[in-house]
Amino acid sequence: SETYSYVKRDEKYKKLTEQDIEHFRAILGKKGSLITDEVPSDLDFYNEDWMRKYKGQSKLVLKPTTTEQVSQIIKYCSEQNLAVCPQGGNTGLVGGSIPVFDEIILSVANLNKIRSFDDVSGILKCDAGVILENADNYIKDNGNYIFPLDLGAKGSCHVGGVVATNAGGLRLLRYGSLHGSVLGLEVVLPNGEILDSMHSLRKDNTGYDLKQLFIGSEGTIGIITGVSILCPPRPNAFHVSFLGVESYEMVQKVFQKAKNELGEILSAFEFMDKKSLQLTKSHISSPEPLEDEYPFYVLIETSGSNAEHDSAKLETFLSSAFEEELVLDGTVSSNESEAKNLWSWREMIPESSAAGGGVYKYDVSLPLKDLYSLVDAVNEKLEAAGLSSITDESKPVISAIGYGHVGDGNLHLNVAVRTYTKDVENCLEPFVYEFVSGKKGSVSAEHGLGFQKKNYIGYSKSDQEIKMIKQLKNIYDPKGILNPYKYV
Ligand code: FAD
Ligand code: 2HG
Ligand code: ZN
Repeated sequence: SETYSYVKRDEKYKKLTEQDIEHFRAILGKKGSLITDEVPSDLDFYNEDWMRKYKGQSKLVLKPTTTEQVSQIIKYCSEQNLAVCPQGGNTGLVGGSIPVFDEIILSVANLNKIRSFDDVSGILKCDAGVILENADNYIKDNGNYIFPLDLGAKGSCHVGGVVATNAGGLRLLRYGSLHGSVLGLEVVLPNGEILDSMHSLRKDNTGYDLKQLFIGSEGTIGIITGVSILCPPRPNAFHVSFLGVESYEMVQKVFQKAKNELGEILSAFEFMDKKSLQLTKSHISSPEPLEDEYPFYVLIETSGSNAEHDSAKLETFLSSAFEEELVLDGTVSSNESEAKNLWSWREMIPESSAAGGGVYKYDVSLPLKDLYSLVDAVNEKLEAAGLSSITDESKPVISAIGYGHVGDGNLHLNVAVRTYTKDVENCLEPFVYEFVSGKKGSVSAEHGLGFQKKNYIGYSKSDQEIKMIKQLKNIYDPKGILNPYKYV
């Protein structure tokens, strides 16, 4: 396809044979854990990404049920020079979870058991293929705990997948990054060896912290098969408020005030611009949060142990924000379903922005004061090039929108398009990456590099850092069988 015109299949990788398939069948035994191209459409889900932007050509999906099976498969692939694409819930947004050519897809979806949960320490041990929402429900029902990460894809993405991408999500502000909460991992290395590092210690300074290397490694140096993670107690009270704000300047002021005045109960601070809300409006039918339109919106979540205390604190904060004219309008949830509705206006943006035909997604870290300037710069550039119009259907671009995790300095720039064209792509890239690099930001705040950003790592990492990344890849995967053609 056009997307792949600049990469070529590496002939060092063997092409799959009938004998290979027979070998895998013997390892897996069970019916249904191996999908071939006998019925080609059976492979579609695994070959295509969530955005339907990237498409691989794999002819084989393997779905082992045990770590031992993963190990045997990878050992064989290593011996035979067969390339492998590890896959979790396939909700990744950078084309990392699907093959580029004919790599074998190793899906961990059938490694889906909770191994143990300690309701005193809050430590969960589970298989990598457990769906995030299932893990969260399990620890809720077995001790009233919460998974220290939440994101819009929770109903499909895996615990192993979020670790492999080091996903950030909606509550990083409260619970921090997975680099802090993951206590241990079980990983099948590219030669088939099983690294059992499923520790459950909060403190362990015996040498290098090896698990960290795999958090955010995007399937390039090992297949995560088990995760040990520390989960915090589930707050009893959640409140969500949705506010209309005049400018991005004001968004920052509200953030500063929220940190100071809501303090320990602040658990999320998200923002979106007017166009984000407008696109979402045409895509979902939930009741609209506010009557009028505003240039920017802020979603604030508080969570704590005492509903009365939290609600009084939030009310005081909001009335003073109105008095100081930082906020123009607002609403607060009074029950769980209202809170869910308000969250849906934020969580549905990633899907809504693609609904008009397609979307170019950029996920960047920038200094807070510059966070929104990228969206303005991109809109100006697209308009100057005559490529963008909300109403004129002959233009490829609908609009560039901005939203994201203000609390973490992470902007999501989504360029909603009617159709993908080279003109639009050339207008956006490398412009966006140069802009971010010029402000010392990161071109990949949370989604990873995958295939989309394979050529752009240099905008955020030095030559020396890239050299060390390559050295590590060569130590662990000298044959390069894991997730080739991606960022390493
Ligand atoms: P996949 O998409 O299957 O894989 C992602 C990468 O990890 C690939 O490179 C794959 O090879 C590798 N991988 C997967 N499983 C394993 C494994 N067991 N071992 C080794 N490698 C593996 N991300 C955020 O950070 N914050 C958000 O708020 C957020 N919201 C999202 C909302 C929506 C609606 C969607 C669709 C995505 C969102 N994402 C977000 C993107 C995010 O990267 C994924 O949702 C999640 O982290 C990927 O998990 P997955 O199981 O689907 O992995
Ligand atoms: C979110 O925060 C996700 O909603 C997805 O990280 C962002 O689709 C995007 O660009
Ligand atoms: Zn995000």
